[in-house]
Amino acid sequence: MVLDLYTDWISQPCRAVSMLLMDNNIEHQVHEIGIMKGETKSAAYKQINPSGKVPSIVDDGFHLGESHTIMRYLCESRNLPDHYYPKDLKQRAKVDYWLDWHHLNLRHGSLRLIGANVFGPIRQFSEQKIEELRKEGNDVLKSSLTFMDENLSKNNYIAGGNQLSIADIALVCEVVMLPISGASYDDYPNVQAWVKRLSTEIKSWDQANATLNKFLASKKK
Ligand SMILES: N[C@@H](CCC(=O)N[C@@H](CS)C(=O)NCC(=O)O)C(=O)O
Repeated sequence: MVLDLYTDWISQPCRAVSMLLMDNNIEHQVHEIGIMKGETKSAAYKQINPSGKVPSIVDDGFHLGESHTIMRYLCESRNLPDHYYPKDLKQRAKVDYWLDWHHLNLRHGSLRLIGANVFGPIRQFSEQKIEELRKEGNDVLKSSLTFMDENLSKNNYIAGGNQLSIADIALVCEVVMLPISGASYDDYPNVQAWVKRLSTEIKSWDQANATLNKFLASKKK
């Protein structure tokens, strides 16, 4: 049975799951769920994923959300090449470390800035709320990108090793989203080099990022 993917192409975790699926030729059916249209909160979608978030998959009747969990599940269930999620316990722990770190650091900062600069004006947040979100977002992003940059000065891939892992995929999808809220990673040369490296190594890079790139180009006009 073909795996079903529920996704919105603009979303960071959705693009990460798509990259893993596409680069490994895992047959799947894409169901687009528009976040801005409120489709993640529809009763029909909540039957698929009760948390009302994308991405989620249905694999032969098995429902699963959370991008990191989905990627781990795909690595194991499809026996993907070891570098994505190594069998070696210590190497695997390093990948898990960066996946866990992601949510309360890089993604936390990124979401605060998206809240302040993208949703704030649309949803008419108070000036005070926007300022608080912006300050926290900028502070957390600065410390997160500094930490990543230091690590990437010693390693080509975020969890070490000689090839990319699912931690690289999760984090890079967040980093390339930063310009959407006016943030950038221009001051972090090792992060920049890593993004460039991954953009050539992830075969589905252009396809997975097409909607985001179109949106970013339209903002520049
Ligand atoms: N921790 C989750 C985060 C999922 C998430 O926050 N998805 C956002 C899009 S990036 C979403 O579905 N937002 C829609 C909503 O909250 O209604 C994951 O990694 O999959």
